[in-house]
This record gives sequence, C-alpha cells and structure tokens, in this order.
Amino acid sequence: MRALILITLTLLVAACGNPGPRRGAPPGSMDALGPYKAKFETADANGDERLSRDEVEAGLPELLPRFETVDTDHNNLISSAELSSYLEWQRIVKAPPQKAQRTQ
Ligand SMILES: [Ca+2]
Ligand SMILES: [Ca+2]
Repeated sequence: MRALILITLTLLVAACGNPGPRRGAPPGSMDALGPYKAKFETADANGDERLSRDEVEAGLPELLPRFETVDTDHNNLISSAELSSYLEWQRIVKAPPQKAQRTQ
C-alpha cells in the first residue's frame, strides 16, 4: 500500500512538477531582447509594447532602415517578439563560421 502511494506521488510530481527542458526565454519575451530591452521600452512612448514607425524614428533610429524587415507581419508595428527574432537572426548570420579543422 505504501509503495502504491509512493508511486502515485511520484507520478503526480512527474506530471505536474516537470516543466520540460528549458529553451531560454519564450518567444516574444522581453528577456530575449538582451541589451535592446531597455531601448525598446524607452522607445515605446505609448507603452503598448509595440513600436510604431514614429517611435522607432525617435527612440531607435538605427532600426528605421530595417523597419519593413523587422515588421514580419507588416502591421506597421514592431513587437518585442519581432525585434527579438530579428536580433537572433542577425546574431546567427553574423556569427563566424565554425572551423572544422583541428590544430595539432
Ligand atoms: Ca508603442
Ligand atoms: Ca509587426
């Protein structure tokens, strides 16, 4: 009986308590923005967690030439998810290629 209770408790803990493997910040999380988080929040003048073209021009002008690229759903607003996806993509593109050769 005691073993049955233990097994039941173990299964319950496994079912409820295991959040699965962590993959960093969830998509759209402000944490994924890294150093851009503060810039995004500062540029977001009306606090709707999205940047209009005017807000980008005033607060993140370096992003303005890439506005259409970052605004993937073309709603003329850049969400934190769109910006973090863009930054992640930039990080991958700019990463130096892995060298397969070994030094002896
Ligand atoms: Ca805004
Ligand atoms: Ca958008």
